[in-house]
Amino acid sequence: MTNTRRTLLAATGAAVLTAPLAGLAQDIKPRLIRFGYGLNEQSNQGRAVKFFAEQVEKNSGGKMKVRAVGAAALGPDVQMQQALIGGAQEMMVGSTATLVGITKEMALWDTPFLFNNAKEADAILDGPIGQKVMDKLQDKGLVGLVYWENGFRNMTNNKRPITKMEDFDGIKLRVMQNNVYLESFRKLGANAVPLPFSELFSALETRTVDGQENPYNTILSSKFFEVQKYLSVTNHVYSPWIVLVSKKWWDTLSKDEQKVLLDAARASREFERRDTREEAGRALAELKAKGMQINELSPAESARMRDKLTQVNAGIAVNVGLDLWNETQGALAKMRGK
Ligand code: TK8
Repeated sequence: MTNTRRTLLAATGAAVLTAPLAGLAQDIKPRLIRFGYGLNEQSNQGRAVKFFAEQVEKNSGGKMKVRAVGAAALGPDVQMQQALIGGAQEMMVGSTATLVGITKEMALWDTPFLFNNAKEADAILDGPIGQKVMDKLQDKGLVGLVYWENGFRNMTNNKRPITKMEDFDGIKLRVMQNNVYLESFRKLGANAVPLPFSELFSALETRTVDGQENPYNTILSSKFFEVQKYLSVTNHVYSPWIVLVSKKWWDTLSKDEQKVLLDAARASREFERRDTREEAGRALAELKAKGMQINELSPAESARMRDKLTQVNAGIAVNVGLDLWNETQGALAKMRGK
């Protein structure tokens, strides 16, 4: 008998003797969900995890509890994915880009300039195509619940403003642990090196790398403005986050418990996207105020970069499967009224 149990028995006295023991044990020991994420508590990711945790506790009447652990304290994305697969950790949120080694179809979301705006991203990710890609995880020991917005990615570095493709020459650029990113930035002329996000700040600070690419929100919340001078607006890819559950653990839950998680995840998706977009809308002005030098690319240089980057598309199409690729392009064309 545990100490809490003994104290409780003593405190409640005779009344407890009439309570069914199984029910009592459940009341005392809620399902504990270790939920890991990579960014700080004070980030769009941290705020949304907190929102999710509150929903889960509320909707389960306190029978399910989320212990949120940020700043990669449970390990970077790739390590947490393995902990989920093995059943040592229940949940996480992270980039789909780091999942490609597990489920190759996730590379669809790495396609440069796939989405023109957030509306297109929401429609595809929340629709049948997004679900199909997410369902591929199940065979690999993971259950995907929803996609959150990480956002359109932009370049920062310490060498020079990126105004044209040639400016990438000789820039040592951190990319996510993902071949599409590696290949894309090598094509542009950068010296691309894969690194987990948790090592990025210090790599920038010590000048192990010159630059990185992430949405405005992350450049702000991870304080990259302290160690990066130039921000170049490239919007080269829309990158989602995905909320994941250990399949091993998921299978031990009742249907009701699974529903609590799914409902909370769907509510968190709405919360997270609204919050992220609101923050992104003012982040650029804040980064400027923090001293970053911000530049945009001319339409002609943007187009050149786009042409170069979309050379990786053929390879992505083969990797994710031509059916999935064509279905996605078809759905986008339809949405764009073509
Ligand atoms: C956080 C990462 C991050 C991603 C990256 O764990 O690695 O650059 O954008 O959000 O998933």
